[in-house]
Amino acid sequence: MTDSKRLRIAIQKSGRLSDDSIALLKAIGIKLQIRDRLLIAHSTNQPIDLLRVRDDDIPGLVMDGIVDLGFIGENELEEKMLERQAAGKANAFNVLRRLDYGGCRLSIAVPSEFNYRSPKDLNGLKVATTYPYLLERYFKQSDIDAKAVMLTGSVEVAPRAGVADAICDLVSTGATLEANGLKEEEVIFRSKAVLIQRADPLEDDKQALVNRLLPRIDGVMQAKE
Ligand code: PRT
Ligand code: ZN
Repeated sequence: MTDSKRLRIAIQKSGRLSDDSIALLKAIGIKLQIRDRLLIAHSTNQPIDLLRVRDDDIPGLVMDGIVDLGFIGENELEEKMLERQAAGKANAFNVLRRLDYGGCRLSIAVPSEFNYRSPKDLNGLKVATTYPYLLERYFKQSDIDAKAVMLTGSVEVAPRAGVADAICDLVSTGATLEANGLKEEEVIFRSKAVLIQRADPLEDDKQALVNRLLPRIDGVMQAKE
């Protein structure tokens, strides 16, 4: 079981941020015994417990104060912050460090045959995305009258399936867009993994532990530069 005196850190259970987040924790001297199926992993040399969950759950766990820290992509963090803000839920957190992994961009892409010149060409169109709040914010800021269509997966096939005219999805190499006959036109958000802390103050012992860990994270990142 978890013990409230131990620092609770949420990390993605399995996905693109998992290995790098665990590697960083190990590099700063935290010994971990991770059993694949288990939700909780205890450190064997520090008063730290890891909560291994879907990345979608991490912003809420931190903003609700259920965990003390979380490793999360800024894309997911900002989307959930906007969603919770709209719903009137707690949405405060502190970013402790921007990390050197998980880099990607949230971009609008259109079918390759689309004669795209400017964001105005999106007026009146449907854009499929998993990030409706970030996309709607972009539409608003850019004065575009388009519709965000929420899809939790297979966003890149939406235009071919006739579900949307364009998409707004995460891109890293661009290979997925190309394989689906799409071309990237507008970058609306640039993201990396971040380490965040809950907004309400931590107990003194926990904060002291966090304060000891942060310089080690800086050291590991500097060593990689
Ligand atoms: O199961 P769970 O909900 O935890 O995982 P998930 O499937 O929601 O997330 P996951 O593991 O795919 O991604 C976690 C985080 O990694 C994202 O929120 C981003 O912060 C970061 N990240 C970095 C990426 C990518 N790069 C990325 N390329 N997340 C997703 N992609 C996908 C993208 O959606 C598209 O399908 O990769 C494809 C595009 O890649 P390229 O290289 O073909 O352009
Ligand atoms: Zn997810």
